[in-house]
Amino acid sequence: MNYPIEQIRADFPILAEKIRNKPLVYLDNAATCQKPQAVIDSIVKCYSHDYANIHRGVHTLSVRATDQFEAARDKVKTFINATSEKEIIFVRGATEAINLVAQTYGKTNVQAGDEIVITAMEHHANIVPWQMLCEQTGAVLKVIPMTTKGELIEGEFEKLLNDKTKLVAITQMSNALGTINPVKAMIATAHAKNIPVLVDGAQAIPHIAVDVQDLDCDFYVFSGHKLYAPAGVGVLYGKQALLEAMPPYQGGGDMIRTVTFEKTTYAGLPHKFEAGTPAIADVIGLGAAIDYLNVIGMEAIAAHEHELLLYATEQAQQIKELHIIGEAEHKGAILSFVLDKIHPHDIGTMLDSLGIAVRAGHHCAMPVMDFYHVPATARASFAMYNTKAEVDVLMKGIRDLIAMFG
Ligand code: 7TS
Repeated sequence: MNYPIEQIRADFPILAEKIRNKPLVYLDNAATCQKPQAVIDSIVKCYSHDYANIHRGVHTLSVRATDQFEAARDKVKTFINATSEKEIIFVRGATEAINLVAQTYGKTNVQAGDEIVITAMEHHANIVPWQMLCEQTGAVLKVIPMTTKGELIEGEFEKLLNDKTKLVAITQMSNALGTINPVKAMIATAHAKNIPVLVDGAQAIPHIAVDVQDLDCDFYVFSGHKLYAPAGVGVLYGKQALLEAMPPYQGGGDMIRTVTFEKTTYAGLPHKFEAGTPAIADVIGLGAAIDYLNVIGMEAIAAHEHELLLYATEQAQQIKELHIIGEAEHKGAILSFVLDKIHPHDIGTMLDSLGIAVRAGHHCAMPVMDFYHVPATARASFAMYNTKAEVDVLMKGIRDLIAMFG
């Protein structure tokens, strides 16, 4: 079957926007991606017909909202192939999921002198929570180095693992470089030494079919807003036995079984980690996004985006003033680059005047910028609805920019 690109584009109303009188070319998908009508409709329907607080009421609206909220959990479970819905914890996003693991699993299992291993290409969300844990416990952060192509150096990972290593936390796909890391093999290496692994799937989840049982990861985190769902909701997947053994993260309503002033007992999974009223409509919206993606299929989306990346890379390589940052063999649909003599922020501003949205900055990966000795990069990141024609518009924009500044 041909990839239904025209139909897909028609499903995303914002793609019809004009920006500065030009058709929008939205290439900032790694930051957040746009929402299909089905997701927008699910939120409107929730607030128009099915909204009340969940897990608490016997009245009809509360039951409807609860059923749809829990149905979304089931959809997430199937989407990432978790064993049980008890392993799916709704949080605000990847950032909160990592902080949760650091402050619960980390606080209980990490002591002074222990080590936590991350990679050189992590987003700040998978660096800072571990640094905070290290400050609190006296543990030490170890970093797997990478090559100038943006690939982890083979063999260096295993060398970092020892009796003191309590957790490995690695990104499946780098937001600054596009690199896709061999997480399955890395997990096997860590498990051979009985070390659990957290995978930051924030970038990978919209591009790759994820199977947490096949990966055998202990924790997997992602944000809804990068998966065509609303912002403010994300997922922590954890193996049930690990989650059972972890203390709660926040205290409050919904996460308790009984409360007296003397003692509180906690609810079972997954509610133990879901204190307070969650983002009800947004979780339901995440379920709608998953339904939408399932119709098109993650394999078809991955193939389409791979083709776009190859095309964009080929075009970019023909521009001699352009230098691609991140040239791993195995890459997701991200093209990070710098131009001779033009600051990335100027690239971003000038492209915006042509209706093209790219990100310019450090992408919350300052150590990656330091590694390449650049203050920032411009980053075009592609999604299921982007086209080769949009890549052409981007490349023409870049050539015009070089001509103007040159
Ligand atoms: N991990 C990775 C690999 C990311 O790319 C991001 C966000 C996060 C974690 C944090 O996700 P959040 O939803 O909790 O904020 N990345 C980006 C980006 O590249 N540009 O804006 C946000």
